[in-house]
Amino acid sequence: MTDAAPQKTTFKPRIFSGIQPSGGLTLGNYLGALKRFAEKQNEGIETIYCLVDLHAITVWQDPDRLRQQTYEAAAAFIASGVDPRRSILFNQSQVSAHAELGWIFNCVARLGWMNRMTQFKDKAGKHTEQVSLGLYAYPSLMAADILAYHATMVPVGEDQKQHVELTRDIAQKFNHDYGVDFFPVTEPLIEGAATRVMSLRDGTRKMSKSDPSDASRINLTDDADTIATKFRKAKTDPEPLPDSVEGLQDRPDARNLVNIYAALADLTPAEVIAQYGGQGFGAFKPALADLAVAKLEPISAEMKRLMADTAELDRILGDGADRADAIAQPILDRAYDIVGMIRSRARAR
Ligand code: AQP
Repeated sequence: MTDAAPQKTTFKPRIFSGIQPSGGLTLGNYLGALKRFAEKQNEGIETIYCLVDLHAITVWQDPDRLRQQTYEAAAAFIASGVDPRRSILFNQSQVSAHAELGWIFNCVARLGWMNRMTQFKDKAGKHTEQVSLGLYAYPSLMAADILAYHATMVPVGEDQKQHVELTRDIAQKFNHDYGVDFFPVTEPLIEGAATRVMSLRDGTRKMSKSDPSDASRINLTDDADTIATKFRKAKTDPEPLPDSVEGLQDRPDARNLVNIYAALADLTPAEVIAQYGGQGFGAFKPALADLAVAKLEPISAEMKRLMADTAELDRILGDGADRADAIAQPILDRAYDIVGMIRSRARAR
């Protein structure tokens, strides 16, 4: 979008990603994000993970439920293997640099860029006059989340690719307009067999925590019976599974279930087809349900244990916010300085 000069600064590799505590987390959030967040801790790169509560309020949230959902999301991160000693884990609103840098980026991002964001169009639907201004500005706050840490990599599901591309455009335009090489041009990391887990009721729509149909998703807090029932009732077609992955091309519901199996079992879709090709859903769905229960039950049990001690979750989020703030505040101070704001207080520190 901009004709920025190539980057000369070498930025320290750093991973940032976030999840909205806008409801109970789903299998889509787990496979597309949480599971990979935990794996990324083993790659020798600093990892920063955020519960993006400021993003959550872009649509209405009952305050008590939002608090509860934020604790629950924190528990889901830890139960999925994010270790708050190895990663920084915190909620966004405790680090003011996100909102402050978000404002600067509102003044960098162009309306034309925002108008192209498909997630806004999906979420606003026909009611573009009625939704919040925050929902529209969501991607520039997301750019601030990432760039307040000079993060170089963002593991996300496929649905967030466009927002990470916008983050790159904002970084490049800021650097170009102010003649600096201050913000990195961040890479999205979209990896694995489940970069886009689809609804169990409609294989052409994303599995989403805010879908009105609970049967469309597996929640991380669902018990074994509920998981089995939801997979048993998942929409499929009458054909058996094909003998090759290519045979799944025009079968979105079947492809979704194969991809979910592959991601849960750490296999490729081809390896799943090698095992189940030619078999009907009567055999495949129970096998998938058993696998999902085996993987998710320990997570939901650990979430329950963690949720019983919200004081400990508060301690973890507070400590994470202090560590996040120590990285973000100097970057924000420098950004203000570049833009031309007087920083007398920062200089006195
Ligand atoms: N269905 C999915 N498949 C793969 N990855 C997914 N993610 C979300 N849904 C899927 C990934 O989870 C991370 C956090 O997403 P989010 O909760 O912040 O926002 P979202 O993408 O808008 O997710 P939802 O569930 O659809 O939330 P609501 O319903 O509240 O809008 C991201 O990395 C995302 O890619």
